[in-house]
Amino acid sequence: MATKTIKTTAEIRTSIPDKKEILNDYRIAFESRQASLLGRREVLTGKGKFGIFGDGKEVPQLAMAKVFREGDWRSGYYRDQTFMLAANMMSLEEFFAQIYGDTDIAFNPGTAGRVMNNHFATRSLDDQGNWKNLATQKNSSADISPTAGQMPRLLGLALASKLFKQSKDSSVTKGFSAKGNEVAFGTIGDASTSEGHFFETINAAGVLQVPMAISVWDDGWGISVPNKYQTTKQNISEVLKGFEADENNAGYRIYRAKGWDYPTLVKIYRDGIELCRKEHVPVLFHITELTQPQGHSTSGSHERYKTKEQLAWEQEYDCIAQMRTWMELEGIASTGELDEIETNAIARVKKARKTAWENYLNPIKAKRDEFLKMADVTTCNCAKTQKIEAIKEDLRMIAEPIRKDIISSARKILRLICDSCSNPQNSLKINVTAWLEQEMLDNADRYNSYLYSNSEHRVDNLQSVAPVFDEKSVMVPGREILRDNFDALMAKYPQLVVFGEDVGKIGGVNQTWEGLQEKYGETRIFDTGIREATIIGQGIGMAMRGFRPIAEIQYFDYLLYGLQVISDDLATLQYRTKGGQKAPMIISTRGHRLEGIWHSGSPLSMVINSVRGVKVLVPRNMTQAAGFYNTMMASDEPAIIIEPLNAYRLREKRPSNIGEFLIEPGIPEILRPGTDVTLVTYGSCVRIAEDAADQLKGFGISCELIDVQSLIPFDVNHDIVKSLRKTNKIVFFDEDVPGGATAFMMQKVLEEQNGYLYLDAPPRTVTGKAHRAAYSTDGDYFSNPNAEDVFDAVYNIMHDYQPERYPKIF
Ligand SMILES: Cc1ncc(C[n+]2csc(CCOP(=O)(O)OP(=O)(O)O)c2C)c(N)n1
Ligand SMILES: [Mg+2]
Repeated sequence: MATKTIKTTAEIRTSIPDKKEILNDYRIAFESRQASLLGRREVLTGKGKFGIFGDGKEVPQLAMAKVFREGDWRSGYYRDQTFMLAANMMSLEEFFAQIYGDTDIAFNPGTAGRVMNNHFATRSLDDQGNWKNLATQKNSSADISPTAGQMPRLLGLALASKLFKQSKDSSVTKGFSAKGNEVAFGTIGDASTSEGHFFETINAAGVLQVPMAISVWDDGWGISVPNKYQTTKQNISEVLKGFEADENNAGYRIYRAKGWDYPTLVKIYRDGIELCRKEHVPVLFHITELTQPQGHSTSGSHERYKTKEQLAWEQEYDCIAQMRTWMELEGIASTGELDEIETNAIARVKKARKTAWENYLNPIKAKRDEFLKMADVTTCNCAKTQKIEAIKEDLRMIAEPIRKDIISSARKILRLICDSCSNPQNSLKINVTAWLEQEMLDNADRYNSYLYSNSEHRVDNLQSVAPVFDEKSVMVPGREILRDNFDALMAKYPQLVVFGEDVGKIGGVNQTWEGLQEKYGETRIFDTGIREATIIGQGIGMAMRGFRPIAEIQYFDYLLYGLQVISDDLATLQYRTKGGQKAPMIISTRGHRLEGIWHSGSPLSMVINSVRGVKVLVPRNMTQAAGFYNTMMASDEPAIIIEPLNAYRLREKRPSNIGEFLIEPGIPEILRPGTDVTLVTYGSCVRIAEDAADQLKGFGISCELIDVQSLIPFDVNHDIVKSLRKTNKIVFFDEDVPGGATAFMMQKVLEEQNGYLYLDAPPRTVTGKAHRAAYSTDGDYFSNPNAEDVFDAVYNIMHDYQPERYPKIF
């Protein structure tokens, strides 16, 4: 039996719950442990592919669940199953459904089988994709696997409370908040605190003073790497001491406790969360001496790297064993009472496992039986029937089939069905084909749906509304169109908040938000520190709670700092919850051609292939950019909008319907009709292409110039191939690296749109150099494609096509 080493002091004793509550907690912890033990068995016997569990971390999570209220949010990681059970945010059946990868949201509402087990999420949206009332339910933002990836979004979840508290507008708070009294709870492992995201978030929350409560579950290990290689002084709360509030400075409150010390844990969570909720002081709970009874995950065994002494210590200090000893020593419960709780818990968990397994397996078995019955070839004597029967028999013999077994058998059988296997009453070939088609659709819904919003507010439900020009329309610098458009959007959408580096006081580095902080106040438009990852995370968390953030990234090249957050969190959000959560934020940035490697603003391919799930819009001028902002604000989807840097000063005609005109993404615009060569580009390159097209005209070459306007989505109506059918020659042009976004466009047009059918000459790409742009105008000229390069590329295609008419120049 475990020995208890700390006595319950008089101070702690005052916050001990009553006996019923303690025993209920013990039941939950014990059930959770049994679930971990059985869960591992399910994986080792092949019912689940991978398993990671919360064993050894149960007791502090009971304390956290006690103070977690309706309207609160969690942003945590894979050890939190006891919390989810204790807070009634997940059932034991759902815990097992995750291990099996059940795709039915009725049984597996968090992830619909798309994500490994113990990745938790509640559903914020109804089945139409509309918000549920988030102020009256307990909320968990959807977990991701990258360590510390939960931190940037946590900041936004907490900041939302602060802004709700300050908001007087019920259209902003209704259904999302009760006066901003919600706490955002974060959890993280000790080793994951080594990540930059952790420190960036800690610092930002300290600056912002938001109701964020982080628990570090410290078991001393990150898989096989112990604390001494992870954390200075091997102690994260010691390291964070400088963040603590003192009499002169706001900061953090830090609480410490051993993870097996139930009464102290209950007390510190009560005290800490009360302070955090009331005063909006960020708090950190450093919970030490936690264990991993079964090691890190099902992928390895900790006996390989832990000493015998360490393993023995872990057994002794197992938090559940310690809690039991404490209850016995304190006379809270008798051995008999505790034994009974444990016996019942074991039975309860076994039952939940069985129910979840049947929920998962029975529909698959029924599908298998349905197929076997349909694929009846007994009336045919053709040479193939034996082979068909053999495949069917193999399928029939699988005790626990998966969908792959059925569909793969069906596809193989379809190849073997002869015409006489079918009879006039029962055309087997037709039936199996129809059945397979339906199955492929159903499985696409299970595994390939909801990368983007499916709600009525999705972008492709919106239609363009043209900018209106009248006799009063004057030419103004492009940045004024954006500024006036943002003004109109701020007035129209009270949920719209904008933040980033230099966006508040000075109105952005290009003055596109000029004067708007004075007009709308610092709670709606504000400066942030230089911290791109948490600027994005801040946007995600706020958007999850009903705000409509525009997060500013000062230059496109610096998006890289936030790209992990966009790619892993924002872009996968709808998908990984099968439409259960959304974060309709806009990432506003600017790029294309300033100076040098880190201000050239062109590495589009680095973005487009990592953010599928987010729209990527590349307007050529500020009227188009404003139209995209208007469209995205009218939708419920996230987007990156890249303003063309060199267009702020250039004059454009100011539309009279500022804030109202919409531009549908995915619709290329033919800027100049032409007959000889199709020239495809976007953003700032459009102006260079126009210059090149003028030069080519002088040589009798007619370019059809197309601005694709958005890379994701890309040419949804296949307009570019229509141009190619006419010209039979095509050049893709941008300033990304060779094989970058031009290759992406080429694949779309030649493969997806079957453009190869219409080519009379090899397709060409004109791109920047692989080294990215050198400094100065000359550096730019020799690094980036210019009008002469485009001229030469197009001219040489014409030369290859008609050498006499277009003699070689260069
Ligand atoms: C960015 C990233 N790097 C590596 C991993 C692989 N990985 C998963 S869990 C883990 C250890 C985390 O340890 P800790 O934060 O202490 O949590 P614990 O599992 O001990 O509770 C690692 C390295 C990952 N998921 N993400
Ligand atoms: Mg750890």
